[in-house]
Amino acid sequence: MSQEAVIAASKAYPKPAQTFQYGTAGFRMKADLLPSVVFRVGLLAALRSRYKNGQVIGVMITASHNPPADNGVKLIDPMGEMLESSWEAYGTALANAEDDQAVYDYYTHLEQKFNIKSSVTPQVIYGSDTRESSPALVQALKDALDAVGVKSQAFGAVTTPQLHYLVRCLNTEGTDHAYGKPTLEGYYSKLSTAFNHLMTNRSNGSVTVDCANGVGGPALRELQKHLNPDSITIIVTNDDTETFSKLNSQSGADYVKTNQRLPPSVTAQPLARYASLDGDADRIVYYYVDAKTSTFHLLDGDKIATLAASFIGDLVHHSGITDFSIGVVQTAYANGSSTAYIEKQGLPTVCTPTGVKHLHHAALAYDCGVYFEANGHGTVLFSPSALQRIFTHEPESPAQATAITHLKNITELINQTVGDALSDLLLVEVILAHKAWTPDLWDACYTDLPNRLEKAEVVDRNAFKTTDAERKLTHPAGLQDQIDALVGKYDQARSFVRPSGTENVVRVYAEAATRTQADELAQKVKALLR
Ligand code: NG1
Ligand code: ZN
Repeated sequence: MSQEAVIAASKAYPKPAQTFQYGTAGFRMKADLLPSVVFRVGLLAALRSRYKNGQVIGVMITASHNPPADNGVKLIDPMGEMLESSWEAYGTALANAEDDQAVYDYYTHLEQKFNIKSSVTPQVIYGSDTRESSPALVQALKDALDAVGVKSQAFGAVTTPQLHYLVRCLNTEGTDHAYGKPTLEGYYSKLSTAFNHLMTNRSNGSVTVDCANGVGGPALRELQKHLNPDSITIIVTNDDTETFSKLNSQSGADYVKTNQRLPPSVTAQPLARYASLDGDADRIVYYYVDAKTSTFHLLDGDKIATLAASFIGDLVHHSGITDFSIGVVQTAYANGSSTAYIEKQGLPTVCTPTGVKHLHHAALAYDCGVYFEANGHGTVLFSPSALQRIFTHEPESPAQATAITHLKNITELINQTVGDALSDLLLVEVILAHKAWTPDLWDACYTDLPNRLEKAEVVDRNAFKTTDAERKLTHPAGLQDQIDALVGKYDQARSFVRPSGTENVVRVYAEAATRTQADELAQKVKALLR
């Protein structure tokens, strides 16, 4: 790698007059501001790979549920997890370096700081969602990787969780904890094989999936080819990835969760199952309309978490495996009723700050850690010792043998690197089929407290500082007392304010015993911010 090569390549991607920050979901903003950022993220990925002794690092170009004009970029660490947070600051510094020389200087500064050896060949794989801006950003990335001699591999349009899967597979290939075949075919085959086993002699009718007109559409169509058609019919809708303006528009998990209503394109049949993915297919929510009043009912991340935790808990119980800890990790946005329900089942719950990396980390404390954000991003993690026990347990009865077989397949069905809408879709379908539950029966586990999520534009969101897993404000001084005073006026109420990590806004959440109360509380708390 020569100074000239880096500086020459960097020249093609001048930094706009803008300050960048590697946030909860990497860098995310209007796509036209991103070329220099993506180029520099490419350099960071190369360093990260060399720092990790040449292990493969992933770079995903996506802005998830954001509007079509946005895009974003984030790094994936060797085991398929999010970039270690201490490195986010290096990404931020590199993205903000004023000119090409400063980029090179900071790059070499990091090399020296971490004593990164030039003898190691860095390896990076990358992919993108289906946005119009993605190919140009991929090119910026490729130019950076080439400038510093990275051995790279392009995976084209992939879902975010697919890239996480591929990174982990590549870094574990040939070891005794190999995660799977490092190809997209390997991904579809791993999920579908487990699904088809779990659905043997079972049929679950049909589910209609709204793909937000994003990359989840083609991926789901591909996945479906691998599924036993007698077990499930997946009706794929909103899968137009050619009309760029349709991405996440009037569709998708974020639309359904935020508006708490059907996508306009969906005419729902009573008690039929519907699900919506987001733009990069790492989130999923379910919903249905009831038979009596055709009212819309949302089955969000909290409902998926409780469903998964109780199903896995039952399987463990029936398998004869003892002393097996199952915990559910949530954020402050989890509905109060869901937390109460889980605790009533005798399972521990933990609340972490927003952002998958926090949930993921907390879930590692259990043999089986189920984590979901209310918005539908989540997965289930099995610890290495839990996997060892599941795969070596000697059943003492046919019932135990069946439970063990199911558990083994569940661990294969779930994408344990990160929340994965396709894997979660299959997981929910399996559980509903095993329980013979219609969506209303699933929904009946507990009744959500009515809630409202609002956002407020403020002069400086950094003035808002939180504590207690973001459930309380320490700054601006006095604001929390005012919120508490309002909350005290409503039944079963809860409200909190926190700065968004992905948008320049402050979010207001409120829940209470009735819809009117929840709405009123949210409005009154929001009014405090003016
Ligand atoms: P912010 O903008 O920090 O609230 C949002 C979501 C998170 C998470 C991230 C990453 C809500 C309330 N917040 O974070 O749950 O998914 O985006 O995409 O849904
Ligand atoms: Zn997403």
